[in-house]
Parts: sequence; structure tokens; C-alpha cells
Amino acid sequence: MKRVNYAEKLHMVGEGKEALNPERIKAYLTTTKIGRKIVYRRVIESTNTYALNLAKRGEEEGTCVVSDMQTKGRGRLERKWFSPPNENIYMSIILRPKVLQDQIYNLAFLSCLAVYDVVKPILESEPALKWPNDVLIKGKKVSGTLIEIAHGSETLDFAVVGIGLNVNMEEEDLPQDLKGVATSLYIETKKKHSRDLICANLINNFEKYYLKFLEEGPDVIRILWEEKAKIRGRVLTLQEGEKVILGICEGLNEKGGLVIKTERGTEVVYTGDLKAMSWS
Ligand code: BT5
Repeated sequence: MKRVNYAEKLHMVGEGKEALNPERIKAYLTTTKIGRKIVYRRVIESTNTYALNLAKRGEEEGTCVVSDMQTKGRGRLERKWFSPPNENIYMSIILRPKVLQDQIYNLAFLSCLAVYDVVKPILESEPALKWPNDVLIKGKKVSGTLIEIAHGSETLDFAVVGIGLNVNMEEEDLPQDLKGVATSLYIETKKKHSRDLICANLINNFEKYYLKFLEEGPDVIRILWEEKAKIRGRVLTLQEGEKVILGICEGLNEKGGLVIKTERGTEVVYTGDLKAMSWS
């Protein structure tokens, strides 16, 4: 039997499925800043790793790295992001906002607001925003955002916003550990969608919120996110490492932390995972 080497295998992945077309993505853009330059790679380790390296070498604000497949897609805290070929969107955006480091959480919020605006018109049900970086459909994750930054003394040098959005992935594509946890636009609508168009829409909406953030300030984004997430007054269970916090959400503080009223008093958390069971 003929052995297939790794390079050949990469060539075969996603065969029969249409690849992203950066020129077509650009044709749908209405932006002035974001996505004017698109770096496309058919297969990549991680668009975030690639974008971080570009940014370190001085790549300008707005450049987007997009790929049809990631071999080492990353989530927060070294978790993996499942990234099968030619089904979904894997994109990282390089930003150089002149803001203080503690405003960085807003980039995840505005990214989720952009995803929300892209997926809502496609769906029959309303998507949900889950703190800190998820977009869910009927309790299952359709998108996640990973923010990575480099900073000078107080202000940011650059930030990379990585967005994974599940588009045409089918139920049977999902590995066992993501069944019942993840979803895609196809799984929800039973229709295949143009990834070029969705990617462009995502960039257009991202710029809309990014400019709002720069022009109107961080509070506007935080408040918009908080309203859409309908988070106030909810009973939450939050897992932060070994620690489990149960309480009622009082909203976000100015740094994007989740304020939770518990039996022991008020706690503010900046990392952790809300239990999906209490979220829909
Ligand atoms: C995230 O992390 O949700 C951030 C994901 C960011 C991915 C993008 S893709 C483009 C860019 N390049 C990268 O390398 N990364 C970014 P977190 O909140 O830690 O969630 C990770 C968890 O989501 C995993 O532990 C799984 O449970 C689940 N998960 C993994 N892959 C998924 C997928 N494709 N769809 C839905 N859930 C997934």
C-alpha cells in the first residue's frame, strides 16, 4: 500500500470542499481599516500564532490572517480549538489600539458582538453571548474568541483577536468530546453557507464595533455586551480552576470582570468558565 506523506496529506485535506477565496472576501468588504490586507494560508498551525509573529515584526493594524484549517488551533488556557478543513472560519486580526491594558477585555466583547450580528439574521432562534468570549446557539458553542497581547509599560503595543466561527461543519464531523457542546450554522439551519461572505460580514461588523470602541470609549462596548448577554440577575455557576462559585450576577465591573453576589459576599472574577448548563 502506498504511504502518504504529511505534505501530501495536507494537500488532500478538505478535498472536494471549496476553499476560502481572499479576493472574494475583499470584494464584500466595506471597511476602511480592518481586512484591507488579508493573509491567507490554506493550512496553518494557528492563525493567532501567525498573526502574533507578523505583529512582532511590525505588521500594521487591521491585517487579518485567515486559514482553511489549523493544525494547532488554540483556545484559552492552552485548550485546543477543533479546526477541521474547509468548514469553518479561523481568523486573527492585528490591532494597535492606543488604550490602557485593562481595557483589553473589550476586544473580546466587541468580537462577540460582531459574531452575534453575523449569525443572528441566519438563525431562527436568538444566539446567546456567554461570558467571557463565547457565542452560543441553543446552549451550544458556535464561536469563541482568543485575545493575545503584547504590551509596553502601560499601554498596549498590539493585540491579536482570534475568532473561530463554526459554519459548515456537520454533526458527524465533531469529535466525541464536542458532541452536545459545539454547533455550527449548518447544524442549526441545515443549509451550507458561503464562508467568504460570512468572513467578510464578520470583518465589516468587527470594524463597526472597533471604531465605536475607539471613538466612544470602552464603556459603550461593555454596556452593549452586557445588555445583549442579559446577564444581570442570572443565577450562575462559575468554575475557576478548582474553585466553584455559585451566585447571582450583578453585571460586569469596569474592567470586564463578572460581579457575582454569593452567600459569602460579592466576588469579582476575571477568568473561568460559566457552566453551560446554567446558560442558554
Ligand atoms: C475559546 O477558548 O473559545 C477561543 C477559541 C479561539 C479560536 C480561534 S480560531 C482562530 C484563532 N487561532 C487560534 O489558534 N485560536 C483562535 P476557550 O474559551 O478556552 O474554549 C475552548 C473550548 O471550546 C475547548 O476546550 C472545547 O471544549 C471547546 N471547543 C474546541 N473547539 C471547538 C469548536 N470548533 N467549536 C466549539 N467549541 C469548541
